[in-house]
Amino acid sequence: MARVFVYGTLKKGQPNYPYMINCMHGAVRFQGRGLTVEKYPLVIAGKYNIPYLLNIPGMGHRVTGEIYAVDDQMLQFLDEFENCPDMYQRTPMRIEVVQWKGKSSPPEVTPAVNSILECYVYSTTTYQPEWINLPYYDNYDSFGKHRLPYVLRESRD
Ligand code: PCA
Repeated sequence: MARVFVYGTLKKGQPNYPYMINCMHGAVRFQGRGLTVEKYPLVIAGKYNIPYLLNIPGMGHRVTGEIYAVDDQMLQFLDEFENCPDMYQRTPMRIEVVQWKGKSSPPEVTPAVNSILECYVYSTTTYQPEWINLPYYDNYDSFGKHRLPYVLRESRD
């Protein structure tokens, strides 16, 4: 199993969450909530209002998200879904545990709150330079007051 940290449309309550919990794509287990150890610019860009974590450590904010354990099949699905490596690259990053669920795991393998885990994150180095000038967020919400709701794939022209 691999660990993935999602910060965008794949989080609970966000537009692509149904893809995350569709068991056709492989095995997924929610493990907890986390926060990037480093700061990164999280922007909403392009005409479809897509969230991107720009891979520029030290700029922007520490970003919140959710930690999932996924099997190889799900990891492959997510790579295709996120157009990796063209649009995003799946990059290992240090994530601080904010809250842990993992009820099924014994206490000795349960990471303590504030401990640091390495997780894959769909971040990008292949962004357009002007995106650096967009507002930076610390907690993505498609339905937030920025009024830049994510445009679902099936609604794009
Ligand atoms: N999906 C991935 C990357 C950005 C997005 O919308 C995620 O939620 O982490």
